[in-house]
Amino acid sequence: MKYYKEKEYSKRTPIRQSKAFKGKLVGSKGNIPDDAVECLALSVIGNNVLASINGEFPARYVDCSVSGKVISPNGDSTLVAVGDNVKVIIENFTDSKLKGRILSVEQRYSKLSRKVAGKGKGEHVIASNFDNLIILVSTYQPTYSKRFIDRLIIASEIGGVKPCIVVNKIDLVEDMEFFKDDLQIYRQMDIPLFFVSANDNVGLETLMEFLTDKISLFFGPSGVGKSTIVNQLLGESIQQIREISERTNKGQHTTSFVKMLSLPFGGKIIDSPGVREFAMWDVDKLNLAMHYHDFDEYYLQCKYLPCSHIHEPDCAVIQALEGGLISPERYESYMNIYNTLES
Ligand SMILES: Nc1nc2c(ncn2[C@@H]2O[C@H](COP(=O)(O)OP(=O)(O)OP(=O)(O)O)[C@@H](O)[C@H]2O)c(=O)[nH]1
Ligand SMILES: [Mg+2]
Ligand SMILES: [Zn+2]
Repeated sequence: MKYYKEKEYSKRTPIRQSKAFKGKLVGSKGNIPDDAVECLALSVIGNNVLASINGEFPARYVDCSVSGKVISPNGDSTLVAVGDNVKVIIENFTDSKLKGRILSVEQRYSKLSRKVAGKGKGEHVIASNFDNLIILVSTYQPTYSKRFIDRLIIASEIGGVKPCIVVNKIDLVEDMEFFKDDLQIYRQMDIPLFFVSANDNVGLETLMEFLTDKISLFFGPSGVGKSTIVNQLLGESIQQIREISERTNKGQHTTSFVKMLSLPFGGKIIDSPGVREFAMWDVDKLNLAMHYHDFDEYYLQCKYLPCSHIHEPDCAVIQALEGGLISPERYESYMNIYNTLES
């Protein structure tokens, strides 16, 4: 189905391009012309957004610029993130290639956000409007850190997405018992846990079932195998977006930007660049405990409120820990993260 007539667009005068991306050019109100097209942002590289037109099959892609004024209800947050629903005015097109400009961004229903690097408290949205956060780690090369996993579980709660842990490279391990025991705590928290080997094609079918008809973001440290798994799941399907967006990235294996791809068995998958650390957005020393639901029953009974649950006398959380009602591992996780927070 076409959303516009060719003639209307050839008459349109080109709109002046501006290099600015953020700040004063963002408004919360404004008129959107009727001929704007609803699209989904598939990759964002600087001011360039590759989007697909909603409701079209086979998909048609639009190379969009972000310039001029953009209407967004998302405040100071990332202006356009992968997964955003955007309204685009098509400015120039041939059958195979559309070019457009983003006029507005819709409110996000879910997201994964991190704190922007540096001292500010700003929000960097890695991707939006997805269902599952796949926290991808590996047994070795690199080994995983549970504190990293814990941070992402908290971030998934803040962003309104479902966390799931995938441990890759099990082919490098002879005895899986250690890993199963070590990660048992997450099973107790009802977080789906998968052990896979992308190299040996083990466990991917079960993972596939889990991902079917959902939108899932693969996120984790560099080198854990995110792209390898994403590619295996995509199978023989045409990876047009990869071709378009990786033109400038030949010969490099490491992923350099976030991109959304369609799964051949239904659903979508978002590949993302590896991260070294993850600074949580919207979490501080005062509200961290609220994300530890095993503390829920206790933390309002502490004698001193607010209570850090670390050194105060008559702390109900510490009493619950001593009474065996809170797992020492969860408490240690809390303390570790608490000590890394600045305020
Ligand atoms: N042994 C083993 N190696 C794997 C497996 N999966 C991926 N690898 C290897 O791990 C390396 C990194 O894989 P990538 O898929 O590029 O990792 P990534 O997580 O996408 O990395 P970034 O894009 O840098 O974040 C490659 O050399 C892969 O061949 C696996 O199941 N077992
Ligand atoms: Mg990658
Ligand atoms: Zn306390």
